[in-house]
Amino acid sequence: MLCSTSRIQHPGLREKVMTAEQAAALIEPGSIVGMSGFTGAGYPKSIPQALAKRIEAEHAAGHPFRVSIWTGASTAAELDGALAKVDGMEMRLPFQSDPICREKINTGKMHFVDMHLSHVAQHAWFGFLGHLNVAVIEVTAINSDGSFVPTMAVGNNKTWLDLADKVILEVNHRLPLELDGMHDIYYGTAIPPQRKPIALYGPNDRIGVPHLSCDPSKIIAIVETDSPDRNSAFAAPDANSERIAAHVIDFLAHEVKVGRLPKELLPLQSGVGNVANAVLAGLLKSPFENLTGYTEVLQDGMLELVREGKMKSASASAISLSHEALEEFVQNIDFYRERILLRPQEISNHPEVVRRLGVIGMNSMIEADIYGNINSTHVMGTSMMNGIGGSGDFARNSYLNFFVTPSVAKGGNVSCIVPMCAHVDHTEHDTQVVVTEQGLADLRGLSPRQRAQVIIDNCAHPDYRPMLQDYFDRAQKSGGQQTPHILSEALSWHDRCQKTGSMHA
Ligand code: 0RQ
Repeated sequence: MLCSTSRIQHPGLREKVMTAEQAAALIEPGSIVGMSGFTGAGYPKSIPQALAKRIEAEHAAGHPFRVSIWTGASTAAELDGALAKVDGMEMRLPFQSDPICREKINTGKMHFVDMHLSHVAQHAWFGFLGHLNVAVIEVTAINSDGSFVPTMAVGNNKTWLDLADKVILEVNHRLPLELDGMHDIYYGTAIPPQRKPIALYGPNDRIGVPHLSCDPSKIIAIVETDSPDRNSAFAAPDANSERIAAHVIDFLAHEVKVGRLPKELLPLQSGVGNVANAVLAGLLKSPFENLTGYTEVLQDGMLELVREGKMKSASASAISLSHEALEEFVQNIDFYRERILLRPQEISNHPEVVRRLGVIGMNSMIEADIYGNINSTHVMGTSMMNGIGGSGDFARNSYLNFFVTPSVAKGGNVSCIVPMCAHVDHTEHDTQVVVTEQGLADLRGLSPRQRAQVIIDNCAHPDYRPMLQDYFDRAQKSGGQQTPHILSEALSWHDRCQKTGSMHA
């Protein structure tokens, strides 16, 4: 039985408790709704589902009803899945990973604006995205002064609470109250020309306050829930992920040896997915000590580094764990609160801070081309996978960046090293190190033609290496020689794959 007095300490706000259906009824058709949620953590659990039911009923009665949804990053089936299933979303930004949502985007049934995660809050403040009507934010508790204890994810919550006309809160009784104190909410951002430097000089620095807040008169509803976050499982690292991890770690050790990195490295950022997790698992067995993390999402691998004392502190915008890792986290939350900080994503991903700290960025990709352009988002150049997320924030501004992928996908029918990327998220100007299980290509200081040879030699799968070499050799015989291409052939691998199911000639 949920007890509103225990988690809602503000007496005036306790009076606003209602059901999810009643709260969803307060959202108008056509609204822009800013919801909490970042990589499967901290998203509202009941209102999006109640809203989806209402939308379904309105559609059945012949009434059009769609909303636009902004979040921090990806959410889960209860939000993206539920609203996409009933064709309830007109537009979605900035990142998603839900299969139904992805299908609706890729069949043209909804719009998706794929944005750098650090840009979202500021673009909302600039007025570039439209007017935010409602914020629906999950919180852990409401304090007696009306401020809120944030959840496992901070994301864009501060900005949505500031900008929205109306606010609806979900108080989730499942969340440990001991999360209180783990957050650092920075209220010092402004828009140009009023901007000031962000005085964050170390990954663990506190520059804000522990709680979120908003004008209480904007709060129109509070719904109590008791539901877990998405908590997706991680596969144990496979042989390819382990090889990729070993290449990255050898390279980092080499950089320490030649004096380009300190022995405790620089703050680590790690992207989502199993390969990223394998790199962190590899670091656990590595000789590095006193590591730090400055990342957007903290997953099992980084939590383990903290637990084992390999990483002394970690800063993120969200904690997204498997079920087992979450249980351990909750049991030892006092230990983790000393070492882990959660921040708004405009700070976790801030170009100024990432560059100042000298972050080492490690992100997965869909494909790289021989010149080092990276596609992180579009399968065969046209279908959205998840979005660019924070990969661009880190790649462009990091001290050192790695893009990692197995050299082939789809049982070997797809080469992840191609003559030309069918979509580019990170350009050759940003990419520093490309890694597959075959090996590592250090592109720093190389010209495009030098890069191509290193990527073909070190990263391509042997099944595709001769084809890539042949393409590169012929490209060097005609046309401009800064970045040699045969334009009529550059995307022929993707074309062939779409027609035959394989990139093999
Ligand atoms: O498809 O699931 O149907 O089998 O892509 O690939 O190898 O399981 O890798 O889970 O690490 O995801 C880039 C998508 C990699 C992710 C991407 C298919 C492959 C499989 C997944 P199936 P893997 P991962 C921090 C940073 C962008 C955002 C980012 C991502 C599926 O890492 O979204 O970095 N990154 N954010 O079969 C066709 C290819 C393919 C391919 C892989 N070349 N062609 N399909 N696949 N390569 C987090 C945030 O920003 C919040």
